[in-house]
Amino acid sequence: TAEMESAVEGRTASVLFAGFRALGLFSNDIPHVVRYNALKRRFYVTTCVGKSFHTYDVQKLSLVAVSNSVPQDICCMAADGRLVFAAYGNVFSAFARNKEIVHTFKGHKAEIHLLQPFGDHVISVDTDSVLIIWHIYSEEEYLQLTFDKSVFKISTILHPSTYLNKVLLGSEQGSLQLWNIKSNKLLYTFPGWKVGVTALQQAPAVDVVAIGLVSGQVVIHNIKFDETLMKFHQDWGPITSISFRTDGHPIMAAGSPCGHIGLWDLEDKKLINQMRNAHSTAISGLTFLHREPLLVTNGADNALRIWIFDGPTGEGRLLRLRMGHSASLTKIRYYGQNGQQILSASQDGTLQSFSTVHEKFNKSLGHGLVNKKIVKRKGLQNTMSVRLPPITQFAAEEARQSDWDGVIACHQGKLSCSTWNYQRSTIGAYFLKPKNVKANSATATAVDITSCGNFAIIGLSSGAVDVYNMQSGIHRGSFGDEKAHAGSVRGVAVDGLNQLAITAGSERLLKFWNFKSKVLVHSLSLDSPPNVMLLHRDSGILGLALDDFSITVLDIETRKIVREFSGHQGQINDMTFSPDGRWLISAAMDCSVRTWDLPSGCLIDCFLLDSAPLNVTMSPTGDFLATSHVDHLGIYLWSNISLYSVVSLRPLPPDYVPSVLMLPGTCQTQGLEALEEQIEPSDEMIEYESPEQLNEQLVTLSLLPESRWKNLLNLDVIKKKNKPKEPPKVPQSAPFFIPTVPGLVPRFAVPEPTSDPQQSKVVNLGILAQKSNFYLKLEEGLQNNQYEGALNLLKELGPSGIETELRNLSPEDGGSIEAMRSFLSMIGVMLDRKRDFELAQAYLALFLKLHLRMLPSEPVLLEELVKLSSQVEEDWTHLQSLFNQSMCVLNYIKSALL
Ligand SMILES: *[C@@H]1O[C@H](CO)[C@@H](O)[C@H](O)[C@H]1NC(C)=O
Ligand SMILES: *[C@@H]1O[C@H](CO)[C@@H](O)[C@H](O)[C@H]1NC(C)=O
Ligand SMILES: CC(=O)N[C@H]1CO[C@H](CO)[C@@H](O)[C@@H]1O
Repeated sequence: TAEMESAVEGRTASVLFAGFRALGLFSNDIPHVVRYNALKRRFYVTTCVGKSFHTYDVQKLSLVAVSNSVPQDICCMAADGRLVFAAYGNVFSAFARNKEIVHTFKGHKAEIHLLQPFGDHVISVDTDSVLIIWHIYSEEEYLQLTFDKSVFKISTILHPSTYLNKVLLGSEQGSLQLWNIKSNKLLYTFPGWKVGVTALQQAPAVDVVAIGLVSGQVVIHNIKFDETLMKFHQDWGPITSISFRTDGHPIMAAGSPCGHIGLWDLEDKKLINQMRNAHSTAISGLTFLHREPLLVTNGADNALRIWIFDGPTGEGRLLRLRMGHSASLTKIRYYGQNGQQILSASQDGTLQSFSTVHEKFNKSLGHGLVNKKIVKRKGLQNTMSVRLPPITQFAAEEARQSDWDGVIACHQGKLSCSTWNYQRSTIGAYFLKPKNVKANSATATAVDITSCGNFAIIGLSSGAVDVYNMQSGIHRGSFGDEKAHAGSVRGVAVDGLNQLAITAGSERLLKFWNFKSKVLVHSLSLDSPPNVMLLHRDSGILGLALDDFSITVLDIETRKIVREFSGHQGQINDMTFSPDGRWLISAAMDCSVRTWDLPSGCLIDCFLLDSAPLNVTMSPTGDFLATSHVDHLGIYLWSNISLYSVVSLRPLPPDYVPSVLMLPGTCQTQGLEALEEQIEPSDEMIEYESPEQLNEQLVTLSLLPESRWKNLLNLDVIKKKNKPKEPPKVPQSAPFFIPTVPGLVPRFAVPEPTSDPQQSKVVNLGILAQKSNFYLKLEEGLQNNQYEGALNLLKELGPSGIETELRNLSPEDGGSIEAMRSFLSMIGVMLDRKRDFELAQAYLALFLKLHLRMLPSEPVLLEELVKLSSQVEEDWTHLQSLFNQSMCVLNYIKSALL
């Protein structure tokens, strides 16, 4: 029993699912931070996504790092050259390499809302206006200043450039104070403009700062003389952030709470441009990159954008963006059969597709427009008013996606359903609605597409259920005399063969129809109104979540209830089947995700989340479960643990207390480059050295490049083609005074020792004899049967060198029969060892080609050749049988897959 207990205790979380990563999160309302990496000469921008932050390379806007999570949501960030600081609650931490926490600073009592790095120190300010200066490396307080919140509530902080040890503080009351934080002295108080200060920014000129106010004013002020230089006014409410261009244009940008950006010319002192709706929410942060015409902006609309200022009008043009959904998700579903895309609809009105593999496969199908033709004709500027309301339900089918639209969607409060085209990433051709129904009398509530992609079936709140052709958009009949249901339709489904249509109505009736003849086949009454209906087409199993929080499972063949599950304590939001139809996974308002095993009828897994799951969808390949949650803009992926480890599934006891799991963070996908500092050699890694030859039964190839052996036979052709047109040049790589030896491997010429008295002046005939090193080695080989040396020499030669060596072996060219015999036995040894297989073949082939005419006349060589031939034959037979075997296996697997 002790074992069992520990097993039960050990079961802290889900046995089936492990948090994997979040998709579609890019930014929230915390201003971003831009850093410059001098080493890589690149800008990096860091955005916050809740409990962790992302770092992107500005050049490609590719994700380079995701930080570890902190226990609470991050409430402000700052960075210096090395560290990123992020505050959460009354604590803040310093992160190294954009990832790991290296220092944590504790001491504030209220939530921290400002951070300012300051050399070896960092300044933090909390909402009670307590300012603490910390020494970074010792994590100790250096100085603490407390301000009276009712008189001077700190709202912004700035370190004016060249002002040693000084910071400028702005207050909600409107005044500003300049402090020397080393001597702990208030140097000056600026009276301000009687309205709260919301932003402070150093201007490119010394002593000048820009002060953003609640009133929408930006004041350019000289703090040395307390003198206002200019004043600008934006009508869009408080200034959220300010930035100056530093690439030679005197331009200032100021952000607003409604998402517009104002661009001001400081020379002409006037507004030169407006970037309206740069974000759909407030501009949280905006930064001009130093000496670049690039502006980085982020906002709570989950978007990070880079604008380039290259046009004549001085307006920013969107260069790159990363964005996900800007409002809560309304529906997510896996799209297609490969389990790599998730379609998601959101309150922001867009339909997007997220790739679980890589961000670059993401796409947005965009906003739907009410009537594109009208918009075009009238040339309406403000497209907001004609955008369709958010999608509430959709169904998608891949089968005919390249021929016509494959997605059908219901919109909030609308009767007509729109079609969408996944391939073209846009809204499709039709708005489907019944002719005789008035626009405001009913709304579409449930949709499905047949597995062949030909028909859409739409249920209305009035109880009517209609069928349309997806290709032509033509109405193809409806179920029931007048209506299919007395109440509103809560779910529609068509089986895999287009024989049965199943509809569920709020009047607690489930109806089975003949899909073609539209005749009612069967009707079944339920205990409680259905809420979600889901059909597993392959197995014909229908899951129904009812309003009494129970789940009913039916077999559509026999139309009988086969399972009933209860256990959820809140409304069931969504369900999904595992691809084999064995499990049903349900998500409910009670924050739990439960997995029911259909064959045994048991609950086998249950876990809680701190935010209620809205939609769940299982990948068609069974590898991931995707969930969406209340108040979260991301899609969260959970990996199927049974894919990579053994799970023992046991029915859970009725009194089982599930534990709470954290939502997974966004984790780095593969293939993303890391920041320079991130690469750390790990001394634990022992490099594996592959042996020269793995298996003596197989043949091993040499590691030489192909060029050294492949074209040996065609050398004469190549030579003819490559006839030099210019005299050879001295290679330029080595300094001219170091003599090099010509050859493939660069080598310095070693000066011959001239001190040797015997060799000095007298010509040594032994050296003059035209015997190459290779030749000498071959002669040696005849005696000791060692050919390593000869082979190594040959390996270092280029093709023409090899040819020369082999040509010179024959007696006519100064060689000897003995040397040729030696060469043949060298090839024999190579074949024997089964190493350098391709070299042996190539050398032999060249040898035969060169000496073919004289070989038959030499019995010694002939004998050697006969031996060699049988050896080559043998090797080749062995190799061929291996090839054949591999081909067989490959063909078998291919045919089994198809
Ligand atoms: C999916 O989530 C939405 C809210 O985000 C919810 O209204 C809906 O009931 C959920 N389930 C289904 C099957 O759409
Ligand atoms: C998890 O993977 C296993 C093994 O491939 C599969 O049988 C099972 O159906 C998967 N789970 C779900 C929920 O799809
Ligand atoms: C929906 C979404 O985030 N789409 C983005 C996916 O990534 C591409 C480029 O990598 C962007 O262009 C999309 O905006």
